[in-house]
Amino acid sequence: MSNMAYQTYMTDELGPLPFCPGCGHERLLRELDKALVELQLDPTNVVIVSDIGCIGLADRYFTTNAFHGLHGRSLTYATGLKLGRPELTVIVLIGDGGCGIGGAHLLNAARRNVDLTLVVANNFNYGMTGGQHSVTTPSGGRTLTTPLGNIEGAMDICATAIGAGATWAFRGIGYDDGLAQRIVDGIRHPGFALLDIWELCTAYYLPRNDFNKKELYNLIESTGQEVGLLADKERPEFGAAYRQRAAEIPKGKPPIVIEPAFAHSLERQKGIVMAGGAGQKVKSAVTVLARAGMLSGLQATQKDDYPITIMTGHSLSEINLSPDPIEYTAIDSPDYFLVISEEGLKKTRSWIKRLAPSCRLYADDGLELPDTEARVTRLPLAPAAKEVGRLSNGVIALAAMLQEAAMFPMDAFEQAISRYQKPEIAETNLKAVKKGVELVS
Ligand SMILES: Cc1ncc(C[n+]2csc(CCOP(=O)(O)OP(=O)(O)O)c2C)c(N)n1
Ligand code: SF4
Ligand SMILES: [Mg+2]
Repeated sequence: MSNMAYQTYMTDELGPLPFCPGCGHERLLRELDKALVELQLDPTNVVIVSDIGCIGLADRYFTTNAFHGLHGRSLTYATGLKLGRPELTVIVLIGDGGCGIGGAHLLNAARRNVDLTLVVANNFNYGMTGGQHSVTTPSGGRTLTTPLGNIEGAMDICATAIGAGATWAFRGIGYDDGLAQRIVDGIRHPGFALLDIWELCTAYYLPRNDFNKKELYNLIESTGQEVGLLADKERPEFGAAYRQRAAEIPKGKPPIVIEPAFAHSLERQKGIVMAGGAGQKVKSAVTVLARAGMLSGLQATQKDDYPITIMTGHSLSEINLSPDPIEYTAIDSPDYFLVISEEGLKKTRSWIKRLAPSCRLYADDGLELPDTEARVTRLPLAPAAKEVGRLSNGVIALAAMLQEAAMFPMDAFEQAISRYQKPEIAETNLKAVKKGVELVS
């Protein structure tokens, strides 16, 4: 031992371990320490992840890194850590309580085969909160909440995890001589490794039940669960497979960089809403407006709303244009409101009723608008779009609005169309701009 760089990974700086006399957690942690000494890992590359419960108090007593979080969630933090920093050795300590509360995380970590080692300190009850029963309380076990004996069956943690795909699983008792070596094996396994270690809560489980540590094996047998190494298989480790797959993804298109080329006249942020129907190109028309704004040196945000279904129902886009950075993206009181179809009107009818007198509302002249204080301009959008090209209602309406609002030159709108839209679409939309201008001139 003396030629080993690390003779222990535990510290007594915080005093003795904080457990009740005889608590099984102490013995389990000493075995974990022995396993780490055997592995001689750099403690800065080891993370012990824990959650709530007496076992969760353990992480501070190790000289490794630690991550302590919400009850039952330790596997989720551990998964993130391991995926973000694959070079780390990540060991999860969890109680039987946490294991039940975070049961879905156990299934998913096993299913994914993330390279983690999960040590379950299984003392058949919630020690920290006074000994309530947990998912592993054996049938007949007496606890604070099952004083007449548990009528549920104990969950077989190993079988459950193996069923979900765990590649390595071991069950034993905390007093086994070879436990440290088993923990070493689990840590060395290149995938998800689970150790379900049965031990004693001397404060609550032991006094309520007539048995001792020598009988832990009998207890396991009475539940019909197996002991020893129960799975040792190979399957691609999730992180490695993920990184390999990610490396194969072709590099995406470079981001569009928009350099201002026009001047704008805005002194404050303006909110514009366009309401139409699904499949009417509402979103793409508004995106072109946003890009035209950016070409004119403005900041822009866009928010789209549409139902989960496709090609049916409304399509609503909200856009902010501002000379300054946009801190608030919701549009409480729109400056411009454009309604280009029946579906858009249906969706925004109650909003239209509340519009302020300062709002300019552009609406297809075939629509029956509700009473509103907004200043209404009617546009013959349907016949205009018939003339120019299908699905051009949105661009026609925006061009009409821009012509009157004069936020920036119409050239910027035209440039955004020809630069960022497919040529055949751009051709129609450039005609739509002319049409929109014509409608309000
Ligand atoms: C989400 C959540 N539910 C319940 C609790 C309350 N709580 C604190 S400790 C604990 C029991 C811990 O039992 P276990 O995980 O078996 O650890 P032990 O104390 O037995 O080591 C519970 C239920 C909590 N902290 N968070
Ligand atoms: S309550 Fe039970 S689990 Fe908690 S420290 Fe005491 S003996 Fe251990
Ligand atoms: Mg417990």
